[in-house]
Amino acid sequence: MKRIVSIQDISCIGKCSETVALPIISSMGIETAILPTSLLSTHTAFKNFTFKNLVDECKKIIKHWKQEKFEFDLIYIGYTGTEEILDLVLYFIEQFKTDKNLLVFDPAMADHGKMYSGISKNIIEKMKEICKKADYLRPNLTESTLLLGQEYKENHTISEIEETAINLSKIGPKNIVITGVEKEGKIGALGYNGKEFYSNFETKYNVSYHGTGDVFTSTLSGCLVQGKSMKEAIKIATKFTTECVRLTYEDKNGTKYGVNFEEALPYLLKLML
Ligand code: PXL
Repeated sequence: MKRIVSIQDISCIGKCSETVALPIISSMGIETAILPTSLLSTHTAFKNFTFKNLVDECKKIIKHWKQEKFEFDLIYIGYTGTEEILDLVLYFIEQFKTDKNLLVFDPAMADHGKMYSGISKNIIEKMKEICKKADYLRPNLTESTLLLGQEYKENHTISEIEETAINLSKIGPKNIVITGVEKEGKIGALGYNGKEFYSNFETKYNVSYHGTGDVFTSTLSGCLVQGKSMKEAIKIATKFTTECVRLTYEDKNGTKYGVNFEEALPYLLKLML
């Protein structure tokens, strides 16, 4: 069985980060280890959320994992939040990244032109150090412009996004997958492997939910570690994320602080066949 380690926060309520990565990746038949870098009462879109940095505990966990000689087929890095946590992630990469395993990095820090609450732009330079080591960099459009030091703009053409992907690859990651890309009224993702572009677009619902990036990257990581191509992985991740958004959108009594991925899991398993 393949093993992924997911390195991000635990937001106890909010349906993002570890609480999304763990069930999605596990349901794909992949062992999912977690390294929770911080503990929050909710994700940061809620007011008055609590935040506990777990870096010291993570250092002990890393030491123990090295003693036990654990290895990972894929290292998935999501929300970090602080420079100290990014340093921890860089240390983790030094200890566990090899030529054989994959590193997927979601530089989670912003969306729709705005930084997430509590995150400083100071973390961008450290994020670029991780980008250099990534096999897959998976930003949204806002994060792409932040990494490139450009102004965010709401509307874009596909050729502009392709140029963005080329520029991001110059930072160093081998492959780029940009999410939140729109084409002819649909929404999806665009990938670039240094040579070719792949994209897939699905129905756009006029809503925005937290955690869709985490659902997407968890699915993408699961597909890649199971040997699927970038093209197939993008297709499955966009289709599954769209289904989660649809279920959330259509359920008037459902939660709106995260997506209904739980009831979409049987659909994901069909997509994986
Ligand atoms: O989904 C990204 C994410 C992860 N973790 C925390 C967040 C967010 C987005 O706001 O606040 C704590």
